[in-house]
Amino acid sequence: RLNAALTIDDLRTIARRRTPRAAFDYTDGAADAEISLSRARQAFRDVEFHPSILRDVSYVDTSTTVFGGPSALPFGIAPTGFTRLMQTEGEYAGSAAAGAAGIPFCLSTLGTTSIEDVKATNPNGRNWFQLYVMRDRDISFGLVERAAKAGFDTLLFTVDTPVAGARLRDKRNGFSIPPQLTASTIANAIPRPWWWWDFLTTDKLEFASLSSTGGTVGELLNSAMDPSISFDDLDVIRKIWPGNLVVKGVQSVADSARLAELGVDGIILSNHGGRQLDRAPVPFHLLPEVVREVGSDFEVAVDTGIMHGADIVASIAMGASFTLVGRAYLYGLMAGGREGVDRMIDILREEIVRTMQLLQVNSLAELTPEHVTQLTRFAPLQSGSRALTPR
Ligand code: HOC
Repeated sequence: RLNAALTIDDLRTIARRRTPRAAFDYTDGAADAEISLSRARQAFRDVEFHPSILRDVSYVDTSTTVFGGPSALPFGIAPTGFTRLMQTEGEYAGSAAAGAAGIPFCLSTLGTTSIEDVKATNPNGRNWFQLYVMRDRDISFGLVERAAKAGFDTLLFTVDTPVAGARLRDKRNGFSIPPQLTASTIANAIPRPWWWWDFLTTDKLEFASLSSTGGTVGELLNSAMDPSISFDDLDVIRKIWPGNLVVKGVQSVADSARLAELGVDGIILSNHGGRQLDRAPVPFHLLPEVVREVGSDFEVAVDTGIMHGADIVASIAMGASFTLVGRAYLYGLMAGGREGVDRMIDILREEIVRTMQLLQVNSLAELTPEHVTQLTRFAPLQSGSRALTPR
């Protein structure tokens, strides 16, 4: 059925038809006027590729190494919150599909499946855990210890969420957890009976991290998150986490350099899919200067706005070691559960392979900045984007 979906955008269209508006908009939307998200997508559309000619590309190798382990493709599944509210298979589908494809799966602190259940679903694959340091440090650091015990190999510590971004779609839709039946949700539910059937008959969603649920998503997040988190928390995490430690949500050259000096295992340039600070820098634009500053031995991954395999190829060419896809995964999930996530991976894989063949490279290592120009900019960043955290 889903083979008719040829692009991630096609999966999005199916997802929108099948999912209640509040849940779809939570995924599809971003903060405030959604400028960060639209700029990130525009930056990828503005890529101009420069292919070589007459090279034998009958075989291309899409595999890579990321944070000390293998990945069959240069992307992994990003951490996403409240996933089984989008589609009840949630992290079970995501982690099983990632394992089958040989790519990493990252479970969110705000995920809806336990650490142990993800491990049981994807026992031989690479499982990563994403950490929000919340007001209740016992809950946050307890999750870190459980992830270590379950054999998760990489921790992504998210640093762009001292408070929730202004998710205006959620406010307008009255998106709450658990979902409330109101006149408008009932009207919206009538054409989507299967979603509601699944939701009402599924096992209870597991919110490992939240001591209470109830209220709008914004209220819930703001009551759980701690705006006072600081570099001191990074020190604590380093002591209790034995695996790779990666900082996610880095948005400046100076902070990238500081983290490289502190000896973390890598960073993810990300503005949280445009869901936090609107008008934040486009992560893809930060790549050249960050990579120049930190050197090629330090791993710099990127996310935000990836909707096509060519976006991934362009990111690798500009020096990213890896990429993460969040919305693309959720569009697949909402379109068709496990089958939809498999289809999302297939679409991106085919696009990556074809783009590499048409660029006439045989491996990811052959991709260089010379393969890419950007029609709008890759000019040196202005002083603002070197903004500092140091304190
Ligand atoms: C204040 C915390 O990743 C999302 C999730 C959760 C964000 C937490 C914000 O919706 O982007």
